[in-house]
Amino acid sequence: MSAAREPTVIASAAGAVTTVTMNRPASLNSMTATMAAELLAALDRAAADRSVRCVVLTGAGRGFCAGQDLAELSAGPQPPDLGALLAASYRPLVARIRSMPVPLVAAVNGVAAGAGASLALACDIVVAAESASFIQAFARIGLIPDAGGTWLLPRLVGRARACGLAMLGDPLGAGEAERIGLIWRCASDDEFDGDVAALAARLASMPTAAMVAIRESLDATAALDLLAAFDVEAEWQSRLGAAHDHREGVTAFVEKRTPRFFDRTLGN
Ligand code: T3D
Repeated sequence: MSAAREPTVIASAAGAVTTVTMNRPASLNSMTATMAAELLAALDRAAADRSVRCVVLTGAGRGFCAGQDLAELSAGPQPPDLGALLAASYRPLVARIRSMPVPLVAAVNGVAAGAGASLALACDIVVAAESASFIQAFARIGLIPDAGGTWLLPRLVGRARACGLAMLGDPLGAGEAERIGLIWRCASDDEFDGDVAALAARLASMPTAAMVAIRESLDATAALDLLAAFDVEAEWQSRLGAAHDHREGVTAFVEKRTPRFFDRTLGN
């Protein structure tokens, strides 16, 4: 009888927060086909569970995710079609991340390299431990940033820094990543877990549908001019303005009390 395989992804719940942990610590949580499938399934489950109001994505051990598992990539008799791998593995993952019905925090506990960095940067809010780093490792193996990296990097830090990071592939420490706007916040190693838990609990108490609308409207207006952005804003504000959470927020302000938000999607 064969021994049970260790799950490559572990999900745990604390109140309304689900933490999804990539779990291949011996290889710094590098991404195999199995881990990509288990990660997608875990995110799908969190998305479908209406008691979940915030998801935290993190890594087990000393790494967040070292990108594509290069051992698996080189194991076959023929070199794999990397474009096909990207479409089959990373595209559904990043699409899932960007369409979660709740805010998603990347808790970057250690190195985030290659596609691992792209996964973190696709999340809504990225918090990294001071000892963590981001490495655009692709060029070191003759590739371009992928898993959304070509789109995300210049939008986060501008073209000059995107080019420098991608072409040189040097590790960027979490403090510097915060300074240049690649991530939201660098937390001291001692405070990292507590800061992530407090942030996730805070996001879980916020008006969830508005959190998701913020993500979607920022993405939708990215390629528009200023006045065209008004149309996107108007559409969202009409929907959000008719929802419980907006009325509750205004009433709580007038009554000088803490609001109790419960919309997760609009129309409920
Ligand atoms: O579809 C497509 O388009 C293809 C996909 C491409 C997307 C990509 O992600 S390309 C980029 C792939 N990732 C990398 O090139 C990073 C490779 N890793 C490293 O450069 C280093 O490991 C790190 C800088 C991330 C960390 O260095 P360090 O010194 O802290 O740790 P280490 O000793 O190098 O790694 C620890 C173990 O993890 C080690 O195993 P061992 O020797 O203890 O048995 C190492 O081999 C393993 N590991 C780290 N990264 C990977 C990995 N194993 C497989 N694949 C990895 N990516």
